[in-house]
Amino acid sequence: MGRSIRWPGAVLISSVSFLLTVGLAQAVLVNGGFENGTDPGEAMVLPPGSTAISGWTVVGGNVSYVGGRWQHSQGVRSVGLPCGGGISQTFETEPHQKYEVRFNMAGDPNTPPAVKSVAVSFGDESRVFTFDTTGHSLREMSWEARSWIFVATDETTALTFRSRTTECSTPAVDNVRIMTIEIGV
Ligand SMILES: [Ca+2]
Repeated sequence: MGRSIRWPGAVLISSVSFLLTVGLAQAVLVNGGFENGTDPGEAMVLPPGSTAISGWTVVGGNVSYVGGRWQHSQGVRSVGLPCGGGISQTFETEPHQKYEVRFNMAGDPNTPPAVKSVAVSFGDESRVFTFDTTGHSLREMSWEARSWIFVATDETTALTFRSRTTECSTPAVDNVRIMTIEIGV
């Protein structure tokens, strides 16, 4: 591979995005919008080990599988991750291949603090993303796009979204996608 630079900050991503060529999106991730699974109604608490959301396993702590309770960025379901709760999915990857993880982030506007954070792990790599719910509501969540480029190190990789165990502010995640990336040079 021509480059193995780990971009040191999210702010740099936008400035280099013109260099990126999105290759064929591999159908490695399933149910990235959380639409398939046990009907959560308004919202359903799922404990660690739960596979009620098709393709995903709950890890670390309880998560909230949200239906009618709040507005989604895609479809009619998304997840809230309070108090160390997370969701994880393992899929096939090609070692040394770059993968761009894209998702939409918001947070429960009724649960302090207003600024939510979620850690996204791709194999052994991890990045933390934040979202400020100030001024937003359950009916106007104002979802925002987030993304990061990770490099696979193995033939299978676990993608995990998890909140801090010390914080129960409930970041929200929806519309997860993965693209293979080639850097145009
Ligand atoms: Ca969704």
